Amino acid sequence: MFTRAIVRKPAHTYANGITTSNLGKPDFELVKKQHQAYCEALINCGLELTVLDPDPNFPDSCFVEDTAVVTKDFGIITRPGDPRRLGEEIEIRKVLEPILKLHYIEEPGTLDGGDIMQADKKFYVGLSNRTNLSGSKQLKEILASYNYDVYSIPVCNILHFKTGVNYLGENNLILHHEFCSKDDFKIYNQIIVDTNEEYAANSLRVNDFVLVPKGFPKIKSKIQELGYKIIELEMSEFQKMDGGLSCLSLRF
Ligand code: CIR
Repeated sequence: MFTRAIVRKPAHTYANGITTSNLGKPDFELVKKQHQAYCEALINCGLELTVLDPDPNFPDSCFVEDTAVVTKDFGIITRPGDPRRLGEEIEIRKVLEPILKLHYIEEPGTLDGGDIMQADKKFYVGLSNRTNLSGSKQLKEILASYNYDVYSIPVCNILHFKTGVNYLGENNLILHHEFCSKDDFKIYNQIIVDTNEEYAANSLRVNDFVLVPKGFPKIKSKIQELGYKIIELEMSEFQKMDGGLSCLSLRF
């Protein structure tokens, strides 16, 4: 069970962030509304939220997931892999320092939290354009010291590992239909996301609910059939900046 989450409000510079989506410019009023609805959903899942003020110097800083890897017992402050986002982690470090035992990814390592997925006592580390070998090796050493099994997986054709794969719990794994290394996930009950619904591969289990982006009916009913309660959230303005449901919070 998660009890807490950290989120950061989007800054007015949000539209200047990094994107490959070609979905157009985000509407800032809608961004704020969608972010507010996301925060309310987390509260409805039983979480106590720490809401950080916007930081206009970092247009992507509402995507807090990339700045840390957190569990109930410890946190790892990352070194974001795109130089335009390097520095976002400083504020998150200040917030987490009084709460958790912290470790740090150090140069030349780079690592984005979006590349790290926990599945019970296992962690998967995506090697992507953002997370390099040194970052992954450092993370593995830290996690191994807490007795987690850690697996590295190459990430192809998508931004982050969790853009394409997410663990729901109960051995259920949502998987992008083109994910290049399906064999690595043989032990799981694989819920394959269909063509045209790829964005919903980033659905997010939070306690008794699964948060699913609005507009993806096939994956929604597959998740419902497994017995999960669903909260659907409008995510259009985050999708425009390559962000998904998991990216908007750090949960622990
Ligand atoms: C970026 O490219 O870094 C942001 N525009 C989106 C980050 C999304 N984060 C995530 O998937 N964990």
